[in-house]
Amino acid sequence: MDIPENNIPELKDADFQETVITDSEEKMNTAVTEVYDASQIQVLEGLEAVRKRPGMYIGSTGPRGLHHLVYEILDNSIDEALAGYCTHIEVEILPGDVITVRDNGRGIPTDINEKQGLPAVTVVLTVLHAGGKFGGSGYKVSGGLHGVGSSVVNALSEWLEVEVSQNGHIYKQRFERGAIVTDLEIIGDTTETGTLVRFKADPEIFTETTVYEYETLQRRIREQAFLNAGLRISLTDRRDEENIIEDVYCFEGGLSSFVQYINESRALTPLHDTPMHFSVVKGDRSAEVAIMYNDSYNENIQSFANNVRTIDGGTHETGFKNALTRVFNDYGRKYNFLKDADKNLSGDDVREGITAVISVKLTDAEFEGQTKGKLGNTDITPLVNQMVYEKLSTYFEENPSVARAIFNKALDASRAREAARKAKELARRKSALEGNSLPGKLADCTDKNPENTELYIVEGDSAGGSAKEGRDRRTQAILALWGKMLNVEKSRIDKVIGNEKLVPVVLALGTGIGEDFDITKLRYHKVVIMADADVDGAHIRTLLLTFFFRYMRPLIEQGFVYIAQPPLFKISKGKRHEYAYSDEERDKFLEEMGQGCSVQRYKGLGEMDPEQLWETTMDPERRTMLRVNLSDAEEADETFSILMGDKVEPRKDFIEKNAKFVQNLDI
Ligand code: TSJ
Repeated sequence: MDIPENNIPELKDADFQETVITDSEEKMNTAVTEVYDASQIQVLEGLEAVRKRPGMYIGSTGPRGLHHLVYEILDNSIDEALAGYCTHIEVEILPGDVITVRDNGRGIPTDINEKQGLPAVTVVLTVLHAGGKFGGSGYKVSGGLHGVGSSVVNALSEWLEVEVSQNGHIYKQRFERGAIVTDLEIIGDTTETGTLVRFKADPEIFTETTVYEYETLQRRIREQAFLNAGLRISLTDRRDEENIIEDVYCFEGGLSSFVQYINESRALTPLHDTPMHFSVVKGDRSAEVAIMYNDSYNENIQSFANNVRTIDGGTHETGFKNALTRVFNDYGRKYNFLKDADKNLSGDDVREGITAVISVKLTDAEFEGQTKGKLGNTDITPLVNQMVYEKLSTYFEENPSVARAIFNKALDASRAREAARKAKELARRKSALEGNSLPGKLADCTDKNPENTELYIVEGDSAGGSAKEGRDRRTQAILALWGKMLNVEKSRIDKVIGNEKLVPVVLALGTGIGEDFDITKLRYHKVVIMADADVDGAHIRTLLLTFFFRYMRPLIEQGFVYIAQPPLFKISKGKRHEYAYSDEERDKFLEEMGQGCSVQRYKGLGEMDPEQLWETTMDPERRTMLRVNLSDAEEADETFSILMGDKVEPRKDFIEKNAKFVQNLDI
């Protein structure tokens, strides 16, 4: 019968019919005489839509789409195996890049389908099923999980032949570009059952190439053999008669074999002899995982839903990862391998060196995302989570040496990650310290020539306020220190660098610190520490000197650091005011000025008004400053160690001798 291929009106999606293959009660045993009616026309119209927009149905018309044709056919045989009726599948590439897929299942039913008045096998290969991987709504085919793409393959094949062995006969039908060219006929007798499909991809559709790549098909077939334990799938390349290539895959171990294969093919050394392998079945849902750790630092988790790779993961992977992390942490806490002070292991920690395959099966799989590579069914997360948590916990209890080995690896990972994080943070802070930003607490001077300028580092806001008002703003910058002092002694450089009190100092100086210190970037050639003449003042001086000594030594070596000398006393009589910087000086003034003097003792810089501070301590014409040399700083460093050290006694000594210390600064 001639069926016109052209001038067929295009149909909308709504016109596509979904066909459910019904169980046949009475099997056919004669050739079928076809009756073509309106529904046959619709069938052809549907397939014409596929040929018009093939990308919609197979993703692409390039090599990917070409290989996809084979997968679509192969999936039908795999479904038959999943249903429990098929044990062997053969895939062949014949000369001219003709593909044959053959299975030993029940054979596609050949009895007449009520609705169409056609044999079920004809319907399967000519009626476009709604949905599918690349279009529209979800799909369901009784018993099977796929089985919707065979008519698409038919439509995109130059020709396709199906041979069904069933009821003692071999039935055959041929199609060209989706259209029936021979009725379903009995061509012979057999005692076996099964289905064979032979097809040639249409070069009118696959304009780029119709040549198959052996390795591509091999990868897919091997993967499917791993995913379906015990199923035997062979691949034979007969394109070159002189050189026939064949691979036969059958893995009794299923996913266990899969993870072993992955590790072996990457030359990875496993941390245990046999993979962990867990599974659960609950109603129409099943989940299975295999895990094998290796000594590398990589994570390799592959997941599948209904034997379809979920490249973007989804709910099954989420459940798996969550359970894994919980098991490791619970185990670590239970046996105190993780101490109370230790942080929990992260997901990345427990997945370092893992090779795992997760496979779930469910009747109503929802594939999400742009490329439909992500499983969306939410009830799969708790199913996998609970199963993996329970079974892996038990495994840890029953295999303590394996558990220890992989737990320790995760612990190492955690430590390494923490160290890396610190190093990164350090680098980040370092670059922040070398940047051009200036601290907010800096009241900078207007002259930008370092040779002319001075930086006053002042402890406390009130002293800072006075200094800011009293200064010569052209040449004198003021940095008020605030915040908690850091114990430099007990800190590694990373902490020192981040200290809130010291960062502004480094930023104001502009030099960076440690290995990155660069004296040529120094923004002020006089760095003046201005602190109170009391214990706290001594403390801050000691700290800053120690800091400079340890992390910015050239600053001291080259004589850029000074200590301001505020007066200790103010002696007044009438309109005369004198400042004394020591007890001796005070006594000298008292003697000189005679009776009626009043003596004010300055306990802190904050007690002086801006003008007094300028006159006594900051005015370059009148002030005295001490230039710090290396041995002063070294001494400060030593003092500092005592001050900050763990031993209480030396610290008490320091505080007791403090009055002396303050004077000792008259270096
Ligand atoms: F669809 C196809 F043509 F692409 C194709 C289907 C290609 C190949 C190579 C194999 C198959 C296929 C289909 N193998 N086995 C089956 N099984 C059925 O279609 C089948 C058989 C019996 C029953 C039943 O309920 O009795 C149900 C089904 C779905």
